[in-house]
Amino acid sequence: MNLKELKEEVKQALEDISDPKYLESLRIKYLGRKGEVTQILRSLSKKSLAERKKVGKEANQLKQELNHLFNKKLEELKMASDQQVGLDITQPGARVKIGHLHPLTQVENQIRKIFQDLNFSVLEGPEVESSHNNFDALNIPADHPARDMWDTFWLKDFDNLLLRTHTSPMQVRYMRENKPPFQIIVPGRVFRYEATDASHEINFYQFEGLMVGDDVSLANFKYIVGEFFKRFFNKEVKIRFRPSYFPFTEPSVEVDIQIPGKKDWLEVMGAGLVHPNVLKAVGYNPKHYQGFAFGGGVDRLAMLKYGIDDVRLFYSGDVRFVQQF
Ligand code: FA5
Repeated sequence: MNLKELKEEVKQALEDISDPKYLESLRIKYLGRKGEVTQILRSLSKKSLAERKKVGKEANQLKQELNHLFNKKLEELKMASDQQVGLDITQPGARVKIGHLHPLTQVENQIRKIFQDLNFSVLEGPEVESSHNNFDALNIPADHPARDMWDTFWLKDFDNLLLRTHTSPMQVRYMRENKPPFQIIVPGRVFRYEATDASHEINFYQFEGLMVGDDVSLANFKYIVGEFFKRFFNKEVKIRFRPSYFPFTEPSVEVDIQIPGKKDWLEVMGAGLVHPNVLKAVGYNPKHYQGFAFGGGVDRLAMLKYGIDDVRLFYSGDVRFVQQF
C-alpha cells in the first residue's frame, strides 16, 4: 500500500468512529511503535539514499497529518460526550471571589481624591501622639475642662503619650514644619475611650482639613465644603453652619448637611478659623496669617452614603456585610 492509499484508509476509518477506545486502538495500529507508518519509516534504512530522502519526507509528513487527524477526532468525541452529560462548554465560568476594599477604605479614597482635585495635599500622621500635640498646642491645657470632650486612651508606662483622639494634632505637626500658604487634608484613625452605640465607636476614622494663608476666611471654607459634599454625594447638598465650640478654633461651627429628599439635618464635621493661640504655638504671627480647619467623620459619611444605621457594622468583621459594597 502506498502512502496516499494509507492516508485514505485512515480517513475512512476515522469517519465511522464514535468510541474513544476504538480510536486509540486505531491510532496504535497506524502510529504506534509497531504501527504501519512507523514500519515504513523503519524500513527506510534498507533503501537507497535517493529513495530514503523522498519516501522519508513523505512518510514524516503523513505521520504529522495523521497525528493531527487523530487529535481532532478525539476532541470531537470529547465534546460530544460532554454534551451528552449536559455540560455546556460555552457557559461562562463561575466567577472566582477575590477580595475588595472595605467600604470605609473606599469612602476614604473618595475623600482623598475629591480634595486632591481641589488642590489639597494629602498627608498622614502617627496614631500614637504626645499630649502636647493632641491637646496643649491645640489650646487645651491640662486643667482645661474641654479635655473631657475627648476621653483618652493613655499609653501605660509612657508619660504623656496617648492614642490620638482626633486628627487635629497633625495641624500642629504640619504647621511647625511648613510655612503658609498651603492646604492639606489628613485622613486617619482615631481613638476614644467611650461607650459605643449606633453612632459612636471607640476607634473610627476622621479627615482633618487645614488651609492657611494671608487672608483665608470662613467664606473660603464654605465654598470648599460645598464643593466637597456636592462631589461626594453627587448631588446638590444643603449646608448649614451652627455656632459651636472648639478650643482650637474661633469662631467655631458645626457643619450640618441635608441630603435632597431627606428631612433631617445631620451633623458631619466640626470646623472654624484657626485660633490665634494655635498659630502662636507653632511659631506663626497671627497678624500675618489666618486659616480654617475642619474635622469630619469618615464613618458618618459612609453611613449617610450607604444608608447604614449602625457604625459598629463596619468593624464587625462580618463578610456578609462587607461583601455588599
Ligand atoms: C473633633 O474631633 C475636632 N478635632 C474637629 C475639628 C477639627 C474642629 C478642626 C475644628 C477644627 P468631634 O469630636 O466633634 O470634633 O469629631 C468630629 C467628627 O468625628 C464628628 O462630627 C463625627 O462625624 C465623628 N465622630 C466623633 N466621635 C465619633 C465616634 N465615637 N464614632 C464615630 N464617629 C465619630
